[in-house]
Amino acid sequence: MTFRHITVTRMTPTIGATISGVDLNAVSSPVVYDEIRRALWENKVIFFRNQALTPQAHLDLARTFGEMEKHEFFPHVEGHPEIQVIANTGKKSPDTDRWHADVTFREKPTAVSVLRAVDIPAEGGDTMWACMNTAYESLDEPMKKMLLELDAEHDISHAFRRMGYTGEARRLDPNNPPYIHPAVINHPVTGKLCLFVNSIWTKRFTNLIDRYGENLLHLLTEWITKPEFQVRFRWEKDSIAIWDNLATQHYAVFDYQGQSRTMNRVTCQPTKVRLNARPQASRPAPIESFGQPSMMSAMRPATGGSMVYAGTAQTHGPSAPMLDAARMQQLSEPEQRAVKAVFEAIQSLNLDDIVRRSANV
Ligand SMILES: O=C(O)CCC(=O)C(=O)O
Ligand SMILES: [Fe+2]
Repeated sequence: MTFRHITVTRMTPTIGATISGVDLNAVSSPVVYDEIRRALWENKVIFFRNQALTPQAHLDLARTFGEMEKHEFFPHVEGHPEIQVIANTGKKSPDTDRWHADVTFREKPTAVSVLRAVDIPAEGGDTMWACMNTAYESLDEPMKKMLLELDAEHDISHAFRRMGYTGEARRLDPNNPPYIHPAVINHPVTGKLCLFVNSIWTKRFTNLIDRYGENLLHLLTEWITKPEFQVRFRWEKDSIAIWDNLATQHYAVFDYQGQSRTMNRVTCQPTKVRLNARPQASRPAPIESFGQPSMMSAMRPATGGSMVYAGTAQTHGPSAPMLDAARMQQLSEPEQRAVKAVFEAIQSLNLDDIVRRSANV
């Protein structure tokens, strides 16, 4: 489909396009935003040059992608809590110089980010993006099939501890439980399958033995760095990048030691990610197999943590921490019903009565 209000020039066959022919401070009609949105879904990251956006225009542009968010740790522009300031003095790595998608540790990760260059180094400080749809589709069929069955835990505290920010991790712990997302998701707009594990926030696969899981995670975080999946953007002051955070990962190149770099960012549309095409994880078990270890393993030991499964309804009430939601998810529906029934039955047992009866036997 063609564009009537903007000019879209693709940068690679896979990802990235520059948009020209529009002044983002003076958008005359919602149709312009419609076309910008379409250009984003088609190209996964889009770039504009020479757009000295007012805070209002930055917010208007972001709002076209949905509800705006606030962030756990970035400061914001005075008077505009949604405009985050991402600044680096060039003394140490910004920690975004590794491949990642943003805030996948949340139950509902950001769908779209709008980033503006405020102050950039004379040289360096580029940002790279990689297409997670192409990264997934370029894998071998058996690998693609296996990944459709996997879930992964994403955890901000774990990531912060790994980066050496132990105090910060402790502060974040109480309000930031790990979340589990499918390892491959359907993009909420295009439906395309996108790889959804990254090297900052993804901690482990919940349904693989850790030893294999670690290796697989390493393999995938390595795989997505293939140049064929990427585009690299050279910033100028007032360049804008809009990226689809569910279909891409990005890497902020830190090669500007000793120079400062400041960006303004608005992130939008918290989205529960899903995989619709998931093959049935396990077939309905024959009735005799009820009570086998696979089913019982969905019950946590009483000391179990408070894992939350982002993709399904939660089990509420006092029994919730006792059921391992991730393992429950691997069971067929009849198995899940049976586990819940057994669990409720156990809870209603009168232990005193059992002790009395057994004493009389
Ligand atoms: O500074 C950049 O270019 C991108 C930093 C980043 O990772 C982000 O804004 O999410
Ligand atoms: Fe990021």
